[in-house]
Amino acid sequence: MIVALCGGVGAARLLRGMERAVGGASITAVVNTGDDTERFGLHVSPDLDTVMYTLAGRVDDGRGWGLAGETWTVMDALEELGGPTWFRLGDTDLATHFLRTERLATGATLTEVTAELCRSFGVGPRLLPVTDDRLRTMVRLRDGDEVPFQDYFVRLRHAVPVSGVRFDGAGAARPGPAVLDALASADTIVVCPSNPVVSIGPLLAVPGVLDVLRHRRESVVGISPLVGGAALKGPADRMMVELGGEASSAGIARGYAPWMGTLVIDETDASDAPDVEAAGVRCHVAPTVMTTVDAAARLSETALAAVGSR
Ligand code: FO1
Repeated sequence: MIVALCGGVGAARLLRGMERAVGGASITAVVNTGDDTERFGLHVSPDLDTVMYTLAGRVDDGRGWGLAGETWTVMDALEELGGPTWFRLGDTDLATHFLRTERLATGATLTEVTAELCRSFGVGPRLLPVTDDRLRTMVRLRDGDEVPFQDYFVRLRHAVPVSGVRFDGAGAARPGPAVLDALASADTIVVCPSNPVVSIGPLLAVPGVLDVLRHRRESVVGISPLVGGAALKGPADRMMVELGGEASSAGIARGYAPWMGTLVIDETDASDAPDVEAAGVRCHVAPTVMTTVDAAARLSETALAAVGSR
């Protein structure tokens, strides 16, 4: 069993390749829920939905989120009413939010609802929310305001410097019922190329997760989300610098070193390899840009081979 630590788009793209490489039945994805938000009374789980839609072959590839072939009739009507439309919910995407919200309201857990939705979408891998409890990433802006993650990422287009990030609810959050067992019994744990601050960070903040990872360090392999010191998508590189870190694979290695034994970095960053190794992390240089599903499959194979499980 391979257990993947996942955020949104980068993780979804890797998992699509990993599924081609090893088959969906061998994959469990532990997915970030810190991006979750309430919109119009609806519970929206962006990272869970991005991974689910991608593995279902239904994601809008251009956006990386939401459903392909989407229509926006409801959003257009909301616009006419002068309602807030900065966080866009497509007509068919709404069905997912209606169902999830209804099931949660009638007592189902997020883990149960995710399994039901994955069955309906024909998703092979098992998707596990990192917690069924409330977990909300809050971003402190340099101007002093603190905003929920989606306000930072979408409404402000992450075009504002940050001075801090916290994971509201983390202290009281319990790992999802199958999460710790999956991590403890995994043959290999893959840290997907997701934002270390706001995608991987929330996972580590859920009590119990970091301890298990520390014990599994030799079976943990990460894929750097940075290529040439830059994120391919989103604000990972800027956030790392703004929060006092270094936007480099060596910076990633130093951050993850206590619980990750191997890091795969892109050929562009081959000169970083000595610094990664100096951080106590085995470094493996390979192409990490997933332009096609085949490239993602090859990257998955590379990561699994790098940690000696293939
Ligand atoms: N991202 C945007 O840039 N603009 C949006 O309007 C938007 C809406 C949205 C609705 C549902 C959903 O599941 C994701 C959505 N996203 C949108 C993406 C989302 O902000 C990101 O996927 C993550 O939270 C970061 O990984």
